[in-house]
Amino acid sequence: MLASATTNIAIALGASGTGVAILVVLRSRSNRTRTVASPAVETSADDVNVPTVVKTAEATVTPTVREKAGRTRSLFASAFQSIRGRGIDSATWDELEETLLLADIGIGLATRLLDPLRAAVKDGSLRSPDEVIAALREGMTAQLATSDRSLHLDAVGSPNVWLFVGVNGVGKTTTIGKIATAQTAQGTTVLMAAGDTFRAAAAEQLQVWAERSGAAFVRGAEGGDPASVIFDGIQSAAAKGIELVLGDTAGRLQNKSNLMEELKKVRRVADKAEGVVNEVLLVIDATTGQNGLAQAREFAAATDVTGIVLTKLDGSAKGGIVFAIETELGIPVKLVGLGETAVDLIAFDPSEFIAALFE
Ligand SMILES: Nc1nc2c(ncn2[C@@H]2O[C@H](COP(=O)(O)OP(=O)(O)OP(=O)(O)O)[C@@H](O)[C@H]2O)c(=O)[nH]1
Ligand SMILES: [Mg+2]
Repeated sequence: MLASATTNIAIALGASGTGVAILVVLRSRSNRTRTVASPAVETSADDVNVPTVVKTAEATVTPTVREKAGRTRSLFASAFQSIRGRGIDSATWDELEETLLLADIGIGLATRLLDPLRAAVKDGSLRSPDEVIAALREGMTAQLATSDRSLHLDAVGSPNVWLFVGVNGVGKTTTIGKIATAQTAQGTTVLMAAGDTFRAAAAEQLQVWAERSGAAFVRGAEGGDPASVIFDGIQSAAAKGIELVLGDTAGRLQNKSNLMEELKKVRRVADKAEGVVNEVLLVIDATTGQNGLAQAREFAAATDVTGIVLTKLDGSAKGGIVFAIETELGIPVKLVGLGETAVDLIAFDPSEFIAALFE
């Protein structure tokens, strides 16, 4: 069941698209001024009037890394083309190193990948550009060989809890929406807990996704304690027999120690509720490249991160951060975001990713 969880996301998301849809969420004036009971209440979207969130056109087909990671792909393609055209010379190594660095693989790993190739060319065991490129592909594949990328949904009789953490604007809330869409389409019952109490709009954004995906929804008062919202969400899910709780949290910089303490508390309190926290997913924006490593270190220290969701690979030439995160920190990349709509989330498949870079 576990091993299939990630794979099924793409399939379910692919099946869930229903054409172009403009979704406007409306809320009543009375609702705007209503004080939401603390620590948490469940809400519904039946009071309507004032538009607060507009969702854009909905895609219908699950994309592939190959189609969407064009910027990282073309970085590699142009280096390989020029090396093939010129043959192996001293510039080959500069060119390959520059490509790996531009893709944000990081200097340490770039050196570890290229040094053996350079030596192999010197001693004659690699001769042609194609052989060098194939050897690089092998070396990069080996870096992604060992991680377990399954998403754990194995708690029975109490809710599975997946928490989402990360810096501001990386795509936490959107990822929750995408996962909920996929999971509900597979028949999993889902509850979203709006642990981002920092802004009222954050809970409303999550609520839109809850309504679209058919997930239950629990929120708290603006400025309230995020840990208690997550706790109440898990308790509510346990009471109703809901299988999966997706806990949103406010974005925070990894070097803000008070906010990281708050996140530790969210994790501690979630552990005390009647569920099993079996995923803490750190969402990283692929366009930030190597800074993602610093984020991963601090969030992992605070919350025992179980996996990475790498978002916005569709707009980034820095897809090499996948290699840096896995080799430097040993945290598996589990999901990849390729756009803004519900279908734009796929299980990370290393061989598909590498094929996209090399073919
Ligand atoms: N292109 C692209 N955009 C994405 C992806 N994932 C999220 N986004 C967009 O990134 C923006 C921020 O997404 P959110 O889900 O609000 O990010 P967040 O981490 O919840 O942000 P905070 O709650 O403010 O910390 C939105 O405009 C999303 O549509 C992705 O994979 N690709
Ligand atoms: Mg958010």
